[in-house]
Amino acid sequence: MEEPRTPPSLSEPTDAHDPHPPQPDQGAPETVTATGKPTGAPTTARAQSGAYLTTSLGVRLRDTDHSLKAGERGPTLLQDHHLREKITHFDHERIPERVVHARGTGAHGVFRGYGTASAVSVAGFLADGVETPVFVRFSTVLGSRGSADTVRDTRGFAVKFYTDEGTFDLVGNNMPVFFIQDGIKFPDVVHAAKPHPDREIPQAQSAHDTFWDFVSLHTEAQHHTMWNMSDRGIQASLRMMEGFGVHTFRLVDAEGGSTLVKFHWKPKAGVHSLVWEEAQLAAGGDPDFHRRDLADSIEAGNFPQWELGIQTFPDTPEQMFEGIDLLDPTKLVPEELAPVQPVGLLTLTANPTNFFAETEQVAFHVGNLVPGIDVTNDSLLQARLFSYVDTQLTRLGGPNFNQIPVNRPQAPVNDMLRDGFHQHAVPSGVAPYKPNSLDGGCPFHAGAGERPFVEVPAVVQESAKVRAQARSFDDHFSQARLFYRSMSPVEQDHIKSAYAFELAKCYEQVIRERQLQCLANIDDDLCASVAAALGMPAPAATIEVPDVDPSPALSQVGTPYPATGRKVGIVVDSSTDPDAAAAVVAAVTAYDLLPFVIAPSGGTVGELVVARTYATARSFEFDALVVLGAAPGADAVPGLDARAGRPTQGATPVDPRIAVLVAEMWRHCKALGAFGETGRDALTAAGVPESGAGVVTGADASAPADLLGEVTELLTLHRVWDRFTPASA
Ligand code: HDE
Repeated sequence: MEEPRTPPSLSEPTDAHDPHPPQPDQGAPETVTATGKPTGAPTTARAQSGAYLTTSLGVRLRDTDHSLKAGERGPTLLQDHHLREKITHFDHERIPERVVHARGTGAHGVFRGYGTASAVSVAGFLADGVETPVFVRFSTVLGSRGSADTVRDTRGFAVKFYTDEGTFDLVGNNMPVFFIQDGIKFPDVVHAAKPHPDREIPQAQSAHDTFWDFVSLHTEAQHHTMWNMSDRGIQASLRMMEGFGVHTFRLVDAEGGSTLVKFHWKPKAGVHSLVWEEAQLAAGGDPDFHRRDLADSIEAGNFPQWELGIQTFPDTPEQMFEGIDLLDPTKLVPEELAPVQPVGLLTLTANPTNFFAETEQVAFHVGNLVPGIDVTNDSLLQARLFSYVDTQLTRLGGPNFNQIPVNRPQAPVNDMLRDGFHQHAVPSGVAPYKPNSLDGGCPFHAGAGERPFVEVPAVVQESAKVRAQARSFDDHFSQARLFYRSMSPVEQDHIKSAYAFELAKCYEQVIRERQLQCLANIDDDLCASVAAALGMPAPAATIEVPDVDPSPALSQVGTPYPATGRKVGIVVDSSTDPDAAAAVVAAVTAYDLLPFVIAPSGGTVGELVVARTYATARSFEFDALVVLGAAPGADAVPGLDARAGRPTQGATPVDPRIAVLVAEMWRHCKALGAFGETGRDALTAAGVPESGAGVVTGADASAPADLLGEVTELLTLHRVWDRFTPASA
């Protein structure tokens, strides 16, 4: 028997102690000075210190609960410096959110080079075995800072490598192509995709008129739009997401020779998505779904990993590869034509200690390059080279944002940049100019032996100044077709439904008609299906688009990945044998899966802690579900109330919330397991056939290893896609 606990006191604690240290899963930027020198101080050195409340200047305060007044019932005195400081600082706590990618989440980690890129790049961090600290920020694009994680959108995948040759930022997305070919169109696409300016709706959605108005007129956006309408727009987890540098970059070797490359991040956990209904449920049920998943898995020591890979192309004057213009960011190069070669491994190892200080203040910039990596003339990339510093000036309040702890380089800085708001460095010397004699000519230019950054001396063809682009950029449809035709039937079905959903949400018929016209140029069947869903005639193609060889590497379906870390809900009821429940939890853990006990009410089942109650569990949280018992909880009163609905009637009634849970798992093609009569009753109550694909039944929960083995096998393929016959098959 547990000792009865003393109820917690309602009075404030009085024992003074220092602030709690960060949790074991939390990390923080290295403590280097504003000019990149290691300080040797622990990373907690920047936390608040001392046990007593002070002003921002360290003066101890005896009361922060009452303002200074002329008498107990009198007016507040202007003299109250503590009140003024507290309120003034509070008034200025917010900074502008990012114009795009406002909603994000970050983590610390480490990158280890394989050395496989050393033949093509002198970048030190790519050398064999070199470990470089990194900070990664994932984001959605359209929504505000507080918007939901699982909306249909492109995801940002930005990585800051703190190399000892300076900071390299790889600021990419989870899709390899972009909406526009020239950066000058970025304000247009963003204005079109953001909420309507009059009512500021819809939040974090592309399913509205202005977005489809733009992309159907600006047809170079069609390829990226197709990616957004595919399962890539609703990724299951940030840990299960590919990343792409999008543009073609240059790598530079020891002889100064250059190679064109495209960067890829390949997740070790596989590339997986939600289904649309699940994404919508999660957006309401847990708007922090991706953020929580990333932080939880790092906390659990299940560190997410990605391999960095490169596709390489000869740096010829044409900058074309197999007929694909490498400067056109609306085009990808199929992996079948240029395989992705792994060059290093990224492992995320720590959550931030403070969201604002790290994830919010991190400032990426595509122009943060190190020796061995350079840019190309991709005009989307060229505009980005201007934009990222510019935007930080407003967002982070001045030109010294690289001195914020998370942005500090971990390499010596001697930049001759001076002054400005929030200057943290205390430069010595008197001559921040070159040439000088007063500081002995310092800082010196780095000679060839000192590994300076050297721009590739790429030849610029003699030409007139023009506002124009190459003819090869005019093909807007062939790669949208390539992507669609590379999808499996089930993925094609999802794409059809996504277009139908989004266009049905538009009000203007003419916009729907125009987008259907674009689809007709991409694929007849896709167009016909979306048109039928909208109740509109399917137009005929107006442009002859060359046929394409599909690229199977673009499909997410069919490749098995380790099931490690996948979440299994285990449903028990008040009559479940706790030993059987414990055996199931042990088997789940033995397969490297994460168990979540779902019980009618909180507390414990034997020794097991209840993770979710019938009232709090929802299907999107679990990759698989195993039912041991599902009799109605005590709060499932008959009478259709909002908590409980009506328990199913019959010999063994099933709690209606569990019936919904099972039905959703079935609809979303997730693995289901059921033990004994009681487990099977839950399947029946949800209308799930016992012999259905991906449904495993077992007689005895005390011996669950075989059933869990089958569930694990199913999880390696993510979903049981063959449960339903796709219409596109
Ligand atoms: Fe960005 N982008 N972008 N972008 N972008 C920003 O920079 C911009 C583009 C990407 O987690 C902003 O610091 C222009 C492509 C990511 O902090 C801003 C153009 C790709 C992030 C900006 C592009 C990206 C941003 C907003 C067209 C994929 C989040 C706040 C020329 C390769 C970084 C900020 C983070 C953020 C401008 C196009 C990825 C306004 C002008 C293409 C992942 O500067």
